[in-house]
Amino acid sequence: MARLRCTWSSWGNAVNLTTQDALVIVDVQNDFCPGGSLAVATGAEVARTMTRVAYVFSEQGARVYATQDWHPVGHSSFKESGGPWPPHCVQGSQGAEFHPELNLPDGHEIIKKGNDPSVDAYSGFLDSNLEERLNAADVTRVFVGGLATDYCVLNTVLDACRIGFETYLVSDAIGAVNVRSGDGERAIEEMIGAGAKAIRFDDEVA
Ligand code: VGL
Ligand code: ZN
Repeated sequence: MARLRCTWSSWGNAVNLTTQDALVIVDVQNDFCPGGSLAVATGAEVARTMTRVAYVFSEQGARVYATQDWHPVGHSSFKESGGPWPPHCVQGSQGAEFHPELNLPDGHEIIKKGNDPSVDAYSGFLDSNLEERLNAADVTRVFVGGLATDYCVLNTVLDACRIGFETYLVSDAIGAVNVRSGDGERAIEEMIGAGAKAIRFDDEVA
């Protein structure tokens, strides 16, 4: 059992990763990064940090999943259809591709969501088979980071907690849209309130 050196927000400690652990990288896609239609300012940094985290997981035998927001043209969440968002992550478009600085280790699995035109699947567990895949792999602990803190990361973490996974937020590999200022901070509080544990990936010792 190898050690992932992390700094826990609540107490200094380290995580021992096992094959029952999974990293869920949420929506690190071009449209959520600078230059994209729904950009998070720190998106490229999140991509770089997540790449390092993903390789640590893979080297220790833990699993790596990456979700991809994957909307049909004219999706109900788009402004043109009465939704809140500019068109983003349209299936097959450049904006829907993973950010070029997100490099994923061999064996990673991709989870597409948001394909149903009428459902805004913020959670990686909605409109996908992520829960089945995690159960089939005997996963008990789920580590979540990516974009955006206040939407898809929030809802993925809340679902992971509700399903009963021991859930960790990789808090230095997330970024918020912040439609209202403070949304990201409030989302972090909500996740911790739901039972998620916030950790930081410490690149100086990892
Ligand atoms: C997201 C808004 C719309 C996200 C996805 O990935 O957080 N946000 N679709
Ligand atoms: Zn979306």
